[in-house]
Amino acid sequence: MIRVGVLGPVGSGKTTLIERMTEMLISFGFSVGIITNDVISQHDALTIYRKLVEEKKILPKENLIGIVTGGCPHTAIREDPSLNVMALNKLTSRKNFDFIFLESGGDNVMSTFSPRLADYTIFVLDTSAGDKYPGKGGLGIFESDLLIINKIDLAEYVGANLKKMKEDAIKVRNGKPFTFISLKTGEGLEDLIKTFLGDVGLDRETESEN
Ligand SMILES: Nc1nc2c(ncn2[C@@H]2O[C@H](COP(=O)(O)OP(=O)(O)OP(=O)(O)O)[C@@H](O)[C@H]2O)c(=O)[nH]1
Ligand SMILES: [Mg+2]
Repeated sequence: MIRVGVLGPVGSGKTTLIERMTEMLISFGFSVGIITNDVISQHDALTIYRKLVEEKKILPKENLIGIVTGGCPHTAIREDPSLNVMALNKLTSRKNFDFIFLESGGDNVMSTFSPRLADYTIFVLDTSAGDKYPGKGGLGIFESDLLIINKIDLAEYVGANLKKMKEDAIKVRNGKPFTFISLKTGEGLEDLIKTFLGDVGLDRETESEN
């Protein structure tokens, strides 16, 4: 089982990414669980429930847990991960999973996951705040296993220069992977899933499926 921590600023596309990746992984035959963190609601768990459990009927409802952290999202995934540890234990006591996604509440560029929660981390930035990130840096941007720069479809509307973002990403990532995508149009999604499965050592299994 691989626990995948997804983090990044508010609204950058974490929940949408988990939905898309879950759909693809399930279509390859993997079993997927999801834990969401929200500060004062179960909004993201409900969004995923409506989309993947009710509408698409691909995710069993017992594969999904929504945590209400009640406080700083950063604390709940690093300093005191107990709520998430309990949720992980609850999911894994129900069945075996190939992947469990944990979505952090939207936070800042310094957040990272406790190694007790995640084996692999994805940091999601987006272009809608302009092109100053990833160049400004931050622990999550440096240390995540995969950096995703989402919403490339919006770049032209906010004057975000993708070439600059790419050059900055090369500099700050120090050889670690990053990828540009639009979860709205689907651009870059196949490359993303290939990079991800390659990184976690499961690329061959999907090749044999195709
Ligand atoms: N135009 C555009 N919109 C996107 C894209 N990806 C996500 N969105 C939209 O951006 C909004 C926020 O997406 P979410 O997936 O909820 O973002 P999030 O990071 O989970 O947000 P929080 O959990 O609240 O921090 C939603 O309205 C999505 O439909 C994209 O690539 N392009
Ligand atoms: Mg979300």
